[in-house]
Amino acid sequence: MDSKRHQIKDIPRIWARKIITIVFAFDIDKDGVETYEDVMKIADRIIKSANLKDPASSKVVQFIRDFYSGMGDVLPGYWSKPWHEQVVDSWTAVKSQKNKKNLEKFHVKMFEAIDLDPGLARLQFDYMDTDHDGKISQKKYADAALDYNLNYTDEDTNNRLFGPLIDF
Ligand SMILES: [Ca+2]
Repeated sequence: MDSKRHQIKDIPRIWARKIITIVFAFDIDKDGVETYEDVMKIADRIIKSANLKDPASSKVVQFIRDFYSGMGDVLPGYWSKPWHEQVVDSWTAVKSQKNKKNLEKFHVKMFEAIDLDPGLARLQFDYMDTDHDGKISQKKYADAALDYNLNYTDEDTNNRLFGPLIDF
């Protein structure tokens, strides 16, 4: 990706819709910025909903902190920018191996914690179950997650990892 300043209108629409959907899903307090406080609230919710105690609860907190600092390493200042700049920043890292590794680590862990709408989970399951064996391996999940985050050319994608795509 070149270093020129991008705008949302320069980004493939399907990819922008996917990333905007993520940013809004993670902006827990709905102030238009996905921050450390938001991601730590997600950690709290995971811990409470699973009724986790130490050491499991500490592992969740560490997992979220690792993701937070990993994103900060890939995109310095990311967590203090408004949502539209976070989307544009994410676009600048779409082909970065460091970004890919951070996202892969996140999604592999998130596999255990994500709270998809059960009514939509079957569609995403079928999308991810590429060999139709009725099972989702960690690798299939990670492949679908990486496709979600990094594929910006498939306009007709059925990948709905975080639910229906926000339209704008
Ligand atoms: Ca927020």
